[in-house]
Amino acid sequence: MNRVEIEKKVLSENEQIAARLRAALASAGTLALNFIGSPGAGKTALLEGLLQRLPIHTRAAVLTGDIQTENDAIRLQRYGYPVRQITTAGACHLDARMVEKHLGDWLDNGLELLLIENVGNLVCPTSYDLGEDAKVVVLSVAEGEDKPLKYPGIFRKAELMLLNKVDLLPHVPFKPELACENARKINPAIDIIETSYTAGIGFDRWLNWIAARAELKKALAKPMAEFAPVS
Ligand SMILES: Nc1nc2c(ncn2[C@@H]2O[C@H](COP(=O)(O)OP(=O)(O)OP(=O)(O)O)[C@@H](O)[C@H]2O)c(=O)[nH]1
Ligand SMILES: [Mg+2]
Repeated sequence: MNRVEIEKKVLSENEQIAARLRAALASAGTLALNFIGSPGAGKTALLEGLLQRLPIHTRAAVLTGDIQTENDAIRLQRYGYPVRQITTAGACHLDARMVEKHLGDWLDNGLELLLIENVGNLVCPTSYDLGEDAKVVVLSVAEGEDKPLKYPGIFRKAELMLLNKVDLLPHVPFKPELACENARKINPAIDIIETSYTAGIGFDRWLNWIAARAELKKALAKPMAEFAPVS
């Protein structure tokens, strides 16, 4: 088997596990979000900020992926929600098998929101479906406005872009409107929220986005149950 054939086989196996995961998430009523961005864009920081602001009694949990170290899990565990680290030992992305393995019994226990932080990388994680409801791309203002054009794959697939570290805008030559224009050139439907973990900006809008997404998932699941044949 040549390299291309091996890659195709791996991806098709991943698709099968992702489909199984998606079905399990749907029957558990769990909204799953897959966060993708360059190393250091602020994925963990934003998840920390989100966990601090989730409405009380939200049943949330986090899977966080890294090539090495448990550092992100240690940061995220401080907020009282279950957190598991996935160390990929070299792989530049999470795959559906890793997610399925680390979910354990979370879905049997009424999990409402599963937050998945992917390995820091704008390219590899894009090809691997994790059964999630939506991909969220995190771009920080330190990275350059052209990134949506240079790495279109993730911007095409993401439903939401978090433009992070906007507190740094006075100090960096970055035009947020140009970054947004570039992202919309690749994906006209992408939602964009400007965020800053350090300044606490954008969390209300992001929480509303998540709540709307969760409602939509429930609404889409309902008709299937309502219109099921009566025996
Ligand atoms: N000024 C500023 N710094 C931030 C913000 N968000 C994150 N940072 C800092 O950026 C650095 C990287 O943040 P992380 O949350 O570790 O980034 P990450 O995307 O999770 O990185 P990897 O997991 O390694 O891919 C840390 O020093 C954060 O404190 C922000 O909104 N503003
Ligand atoms: Mg991180």
